[in-house]
Amino acid sequence: MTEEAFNAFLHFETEGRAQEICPYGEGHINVTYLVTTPTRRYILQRMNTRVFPDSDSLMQNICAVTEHLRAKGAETLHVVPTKSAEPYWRGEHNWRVYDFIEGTVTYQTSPNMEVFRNSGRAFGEFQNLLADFDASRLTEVIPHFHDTPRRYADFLAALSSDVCGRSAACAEEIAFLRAHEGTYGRIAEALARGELPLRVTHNDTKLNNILMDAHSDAARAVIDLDTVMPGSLLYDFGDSIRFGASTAAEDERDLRKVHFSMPLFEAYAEGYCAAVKGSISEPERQLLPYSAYLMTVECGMRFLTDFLAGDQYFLTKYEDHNLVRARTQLKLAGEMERCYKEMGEAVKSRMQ
Ligand code: ADP
Ligand code: GN1
Ligand code: MG
Repeated sequence: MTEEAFNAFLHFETEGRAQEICPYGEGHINVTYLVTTPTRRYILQRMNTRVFPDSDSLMQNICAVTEHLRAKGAETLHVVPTKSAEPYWRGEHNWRVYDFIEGTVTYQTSPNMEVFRNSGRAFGEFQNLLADFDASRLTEVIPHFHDTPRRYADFLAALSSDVCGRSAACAEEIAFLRAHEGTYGRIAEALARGELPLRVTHNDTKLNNILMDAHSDAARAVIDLDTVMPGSLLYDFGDSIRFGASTAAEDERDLRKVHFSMPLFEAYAEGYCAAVKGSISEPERQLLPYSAYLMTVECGMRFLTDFLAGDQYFLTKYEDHNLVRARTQLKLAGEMERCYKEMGEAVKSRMQ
């Protein structure tokens, strides 16, 4: 694998040759490496063409969005072209290179309120920066990405096939998803009725998709732009809360450590609301607490679907990794459901 990575890297217009290539980060989709040359560092990624089959459109989206952000003075990903001026290299796999953004860190859990508050402000500002981006320039690289009722149908299909015979191992989680099936449609239905605006959204706003300054903890750059597509801002708010307002990692096995944290929710809401209070609509504001629940239960459903399907989608490190992940999400979703009122009040007071 590393040999393939060394070979792929040779095809890019980089400063110097790779001295060292190491696996890097905690992403679940692409295989990411940190490359060191004599003078600088790069991120090299083996692109996941199973998840994103259309690499041309994917990279066109990313180039268009990063140009838009850069023109507005925001720090963003820089796509390093290949030696033939293409945005990615097509070999046995497809590969791309970004400048490594130095002096930054990513977190797998919120280390303190400040980091999460800053990420909330940054994702809110990201939303504002894309408010005038022409959505018709974007290809919907994964259609229906956050269509939760459809995700539920996919889950039911995987359950009925049960190709790995794993359903007995997750009876409690299956029961949770079935018991909640009446709760999955509110955002999809409100979008369909035109009650919520379609915006250009990130769609994958977990805390490790934002680079924080290693010294000041200020947000530096929103990364992982693969899923920038038309969507609802509720997807972005909810997904951030799902990941960052938990007291434990997404794959914590000991569920006693996993709780939804109201203080972390408030910290994120403070940053986020400060950025979007001039642009968010009333129906969107009202659904913010529900979006946290919905994105969390949806993610749990997706992990469980993949567990049932034999780990075809998310990268996993051990046998029941997807089940462990699903369990944390469903535990969090259950706790969030009981906090709507408190969450609603926290959001409302910060929108004034
Ligand atoms: P995936 O789609 O698999 O989640 P990401 O694009 O999010 O892949 O990259 C995985 C991780 O690599 C990120 O969470 C971050 O820690 C790191 N990373 C990605 N791009 C950069 C970059 N340009 N500079 C510094 N770190 C990066
Ligand atoms: C994936 O790519 P990454 O690891 O940042 C996934 C998200 C999930 C997330 C769960 C394209 O995000 O939708 O919410 O894992 N990305 C894609 O951690 O499916
Ligand atoms: Mg990522």
